[in-house]
Amino acid sequence: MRKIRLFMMLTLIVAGAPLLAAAEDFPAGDLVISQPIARLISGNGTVHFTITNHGQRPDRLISASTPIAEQSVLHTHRLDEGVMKMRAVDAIEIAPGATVELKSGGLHLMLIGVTSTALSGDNFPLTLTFERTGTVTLPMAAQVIGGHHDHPGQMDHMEHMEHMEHMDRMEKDGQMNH
Ligand SMILES: [Cu+2]
Repeated sequence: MRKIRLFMMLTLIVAGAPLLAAAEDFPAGDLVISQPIARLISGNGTVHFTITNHGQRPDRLISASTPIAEQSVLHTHRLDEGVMKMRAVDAIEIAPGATVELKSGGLHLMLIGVTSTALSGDNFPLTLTFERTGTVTLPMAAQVIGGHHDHPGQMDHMEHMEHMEHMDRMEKDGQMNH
């Protein structure tokens, strides 16, 4: 009986998997970057992901960039006299064997000056620069919050991944409004 219940649970988890945006691992040297997700609102965005260091030496995330934002800044949240405030950090260290989470209420990547075309919810590239590993470019799935183009179709990530490769040749406006 217990086995059947476990099986049912697993089935539910697998069935729900497509709803998890870009639940993928991106290996880069000794690092693995997992489950990158971007939440965009008009003008701003936050990016969350996890970084695991499988190597013997520490590495540091020192910068990020994306063509959809004027600035990509590493941020943390800090309690300042009872108020949660965001503060820029110079780098995020990933110790050997450690996993660092960029998540809600903690470390995150802040996108400032997000272009209006990005708010259509299409995927976009995000380049992370690590001190030791170098640069890694991730295909990001965007969740647009309160956008005009918010619709269930934006969860079709495979289709968007394929379109990523053709992004350079695509026109900026009116693309993939399915
Ligand atoms: Cu922030």
